[in-house]
Amino acid sequence: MNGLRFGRVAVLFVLGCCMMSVPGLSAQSATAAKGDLISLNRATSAAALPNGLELRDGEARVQITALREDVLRIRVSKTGKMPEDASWAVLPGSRTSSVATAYRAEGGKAGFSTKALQVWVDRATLAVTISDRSGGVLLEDARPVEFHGDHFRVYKRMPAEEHYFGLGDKTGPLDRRGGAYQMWNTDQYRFQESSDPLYKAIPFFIADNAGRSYGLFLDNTWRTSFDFGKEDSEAYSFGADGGPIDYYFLYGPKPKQVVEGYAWLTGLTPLPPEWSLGFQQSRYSYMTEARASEVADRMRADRIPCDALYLDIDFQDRNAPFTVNQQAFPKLPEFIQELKEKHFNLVLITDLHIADRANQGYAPYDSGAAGDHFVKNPDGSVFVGKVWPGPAVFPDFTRKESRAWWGTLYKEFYGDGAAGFWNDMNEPSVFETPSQTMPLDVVHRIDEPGFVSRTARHAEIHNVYGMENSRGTYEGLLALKPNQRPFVLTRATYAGGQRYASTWTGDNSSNWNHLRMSTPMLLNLGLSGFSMAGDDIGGYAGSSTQDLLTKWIEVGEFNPIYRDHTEKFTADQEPWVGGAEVEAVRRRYIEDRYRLMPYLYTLAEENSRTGVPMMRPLFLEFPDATADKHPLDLDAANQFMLGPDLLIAPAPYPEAPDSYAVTFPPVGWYDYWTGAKVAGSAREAVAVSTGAALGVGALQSVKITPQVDVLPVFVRAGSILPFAPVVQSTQEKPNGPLTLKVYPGDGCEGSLYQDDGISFAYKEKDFLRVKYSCESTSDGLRLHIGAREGSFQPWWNGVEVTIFGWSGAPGKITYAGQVIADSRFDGAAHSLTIVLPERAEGGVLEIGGR
Ligand code: MIG
Repeated sequence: MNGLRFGRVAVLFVLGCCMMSVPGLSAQSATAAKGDLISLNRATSAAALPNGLELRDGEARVQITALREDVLRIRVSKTGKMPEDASWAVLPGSRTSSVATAYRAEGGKAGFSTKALQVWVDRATLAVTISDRSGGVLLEDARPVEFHGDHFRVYKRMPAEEHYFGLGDKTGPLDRRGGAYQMWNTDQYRFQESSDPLYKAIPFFIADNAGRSYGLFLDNTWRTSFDFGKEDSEAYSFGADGGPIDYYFLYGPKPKQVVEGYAWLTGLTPLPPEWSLGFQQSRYSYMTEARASEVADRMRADRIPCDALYLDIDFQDRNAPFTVNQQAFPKLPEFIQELKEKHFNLVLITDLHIADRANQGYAPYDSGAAGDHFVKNPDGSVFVGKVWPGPAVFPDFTRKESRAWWGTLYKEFYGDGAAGFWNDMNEPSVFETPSQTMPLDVVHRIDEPGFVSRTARHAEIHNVYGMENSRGTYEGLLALKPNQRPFVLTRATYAGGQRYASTWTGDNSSNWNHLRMSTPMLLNLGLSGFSMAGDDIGGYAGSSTQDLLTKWIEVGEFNPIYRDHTEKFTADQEPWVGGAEVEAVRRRYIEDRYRLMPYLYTLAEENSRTGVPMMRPLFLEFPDATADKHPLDLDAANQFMLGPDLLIAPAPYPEAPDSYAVTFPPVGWYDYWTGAKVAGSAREAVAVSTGAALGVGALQSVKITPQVDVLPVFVRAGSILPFAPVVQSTQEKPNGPLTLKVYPGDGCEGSLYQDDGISFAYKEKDFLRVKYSCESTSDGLRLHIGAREGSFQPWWNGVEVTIFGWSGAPGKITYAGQVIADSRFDGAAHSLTIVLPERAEGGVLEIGGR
């Protein structure tokens, strides 16, 4: 690796000197022998396009076009022949959208502008600069684009104050600056903090420089790599082993706008079934129906709320997907029904590797072979690789027809009532090969609307294979039950895979460091399009200690997917393991998850509309929190937001007994558990890069001494959060009022979204949405409860309002003009509670006389 890198730099030096002085040489080098270095470093022509511009360097072509005022696409072709304009990630409507641009040529420069951006290309060097309309540079080439055979590399200047986020769930710090990463979907069992590559390839990142953000998405499915200053401290770079230079620039300036722009480009997560936000219990494997029943029954007996149970590979007959081990699970359909009656959803693993069992009555093989649905060797024979079932064959998921066939395999399980499916091993993982996957020359077929039909080597398809597997599952389930929201959990995926599946971070380990790592992993996944994500609660490899499991269940309460899972041969890891005392703590957090469900589900709905993830780094909500506008997260290790209002502050080193400081974004905060106002002490802000003191700003912090049974959580002043009574499963109707907790402060607001949780009836207006706001009055508080939108009938008929930060008994209280006689003032908690009748038209609650 290193040898290659030095070699390349040396060649660049030599060519660089000569290309400067000999016009047109770059054109010659474009036709040079494969393997020679070519660098594009002058424009031999420039021309306006209706939506951008095109430049040539001899034969080579550079196209910069505007899809929106704030979204640009840059394509570069060494030969002048643009690669096929098709994408697995980018939505066709977005890829083909365009805005008119104003072309300009001035001095030695050619460029264009949109309403938000200016693009200039220096004709003497071909360096591209993108700035905002006031000339603030956002992105600038640091060196000419380089080609080396089929490889390419693009270099951008890396300003000292710029920080990078995204690239999916790669490990390491939240900020990618200083790191280098490969995108090559890999079954990375027991990955560690520096393991790379991992299971997913999401070649998208967000750059944030002093509060101005942009996103960059490299739409290339080959093995790609990103280097944020490891090779060169003043440049970051990205490149690939093959495929096109085709990348998108998404302007903010706020990071939330970048996230929304990326969702516009690559798609939204469909609204998930509500049960998938409940607590989920899994292990590799619940070996028999009796054991799985026992776990389900114990959940109910111990009053541990739980929505889903998983069956891992051992439920199958000799590990063959879509079969059942009849000894272990003699009556799976009946068992699924029994679980349903107990309000559990069963999720079944269905790996993609079809057992290579011709003429043995194994329908998935026989029907797949009959339809010619498997990927092939270069000689035309079907590729066979060894995985869990032994020799196996692999569906050709880049064919629409093969995906449709794959989807039909779910007919029986889905018909029997299995609620969701788990697509594991889809990197794809192949045993007993040096690469752990298929050989690079295995032949896939692309037979797909929007693409030219052709074959493609595995090297090109590898990174999208898992995503197309999950797509086949998602679309298959939808075809089988058009009015039920599919639930698919995938391990491998590519950019845009959020359209089809939820995900988890793969085979983590049962230790404190992995609990700590899970937060930046999930935050970066969320910034990369995947909001519906979790990690194996309690850790996968190894056995968890009781304290570790407890703390993991606490943190997991605030993650989108909340699934306890562990490996074969490890200790039991269900919430009761370790005895009544630890179980009580874990139950408290799982119960609270269910109380919080209206807020969580409202966030899931927001994500499905906007792309803003449920779990958020602090800078997404508070981009201007620090004096020099560096992302606040850099001083607040492992703190995260759930939605706009909850701040979760686990200890950065959870195993250490040392006290730690929680850093607050500069608004007021309340303690989530007690409702008490947080009285922080002023915090000296420090610049991350230089360590320079920025003075005592509005930042506040509190010192916390870690305790096993407490997870510090805070609520933003100025928020209104909806809560429900505890249920044992989201399929139970909550019994009691809706609770609104009001935390007065600036810009006080909140909202609630509800629907039936499972069907698509919400698309026909069968949902409920309410908006809330509050303001202080001269002697009290006014709460606006908006009129209900949508036709969905709520499960509550009363609303219990609790206002925090309240002192003294209230005076007159009215709701929609009616006097409310009863209220409950709690002096110790500084809270006032009032029960209101439910009114579809909403109303104003006036509380006076404080
Ligand atoms: O080679 O299905 O990451 O969650 O329990 C191991 C068995 C295969 C890997 C998954 C893990 C799952 C396990 N699988």
